[in-house]
Amino acid sequence: MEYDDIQPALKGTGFVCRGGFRPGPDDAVPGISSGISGGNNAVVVIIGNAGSEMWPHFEAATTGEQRASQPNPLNDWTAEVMGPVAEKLGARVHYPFDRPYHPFQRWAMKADTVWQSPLGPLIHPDYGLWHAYRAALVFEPGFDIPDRASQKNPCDTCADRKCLKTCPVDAYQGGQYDVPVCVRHIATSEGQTCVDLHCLARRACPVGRTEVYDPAHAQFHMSKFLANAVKRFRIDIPQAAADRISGDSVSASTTSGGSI
Ligand code: B12
Ligand code: SF4
Ligand code: SF4
Repeated sequence: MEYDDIQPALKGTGFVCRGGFRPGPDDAVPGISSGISGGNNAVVVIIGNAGSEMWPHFEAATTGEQRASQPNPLNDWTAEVMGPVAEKLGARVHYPFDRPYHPFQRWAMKADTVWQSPLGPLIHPDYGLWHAYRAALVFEPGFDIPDRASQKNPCDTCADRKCLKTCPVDAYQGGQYDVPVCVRHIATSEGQTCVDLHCLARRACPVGRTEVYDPAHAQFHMSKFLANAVKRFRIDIPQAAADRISGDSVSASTTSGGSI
């Protein structure tokens, strides 16, 4: 088993291999207690999506009705396709939507060429803010991990910081993302553009412009995020907006990383 065997096994999913790392005892990888210094040579490989390459595969595997009415269809599909991939490769699999949450962003920063952006999501020099994590494969024993190209954090040289100046309701203030302020806005017709085309603050970032999610993909994430966040954070929104999203059978306990 080698690192290069993994990407071919993801054929038909649109997912990409996002690098790997050797977990230590502080990385909270389930089943890894001793860490590399304890003689454990496990490797964790992060799987994700970059741009909208995943979207046509997910669309083909589900109906519009399923995508609209099920609480987390992307989680379900991810588990459906990644379970067999993990089995074939002889790996254990963990998901960003598992509870309790695994520290996926921390893992990604060890595996991938990414940094925390001022908005929260990790930024990649090529994909910008248009990527996410879908699974982590744990291999024991591990294998050699290819070196990563040395690249610079694009936020370090971004003088304009448009991402922090574009939100129409200033949901990003003082280094914090104010979820209720954002959600109250995107639940109204004034905030519909954020739902239809994705968060305007993210869209303002000049990095990875070719990877901006396609409209159907963007709309899927943002409408699920809206429906989930309203329930999870118990946010009061206008009755008309509540009626519009009440078709989503989402419970307060099902907000997850897979549909975002
Ligand atoms: C809970 C959660 C949320 C909650 C956040 C609640 C809160 N403030 O804690 C809510 C529902 C608000 C949320 C929103 C979004 N999220 Co979110 N979320 C998660 C989830 C499922 C768990 C986070 C967690 O607690 N992890 C456990 C801790 C221990 O992990 P950690 O890596 O050590 O912690 C890091 C993060 O917590 C991060 N962090 C701290 N504050 C914030 C705030 C935000 C907004 C983010 C994104 C990160 C972040 O800093 C820590 C160190 O790096 C993760 C998946 C996962 N398992 O990590 C996705 C995840 C972080 N979310 C993600 C995304 C994309 C979003 C959205 C942009 C969704 C969207 N609309 O597309 C939005 C942000 C909306 C916006 N306008 O920008 C992606 C980020 C991908 C990336 N490029 O980095 C993740 C990794 C899911 C995935 N499938 O890839 N999210
Ligand atoms: S706009 Fe600039 S600071 Fe903001 S995420 Fe993009 S590169 Fe980083
Ligand atoms: S989705 Fe819209 S309202 Fe929410 S943070 Fe982004 S720009 Fe602001």
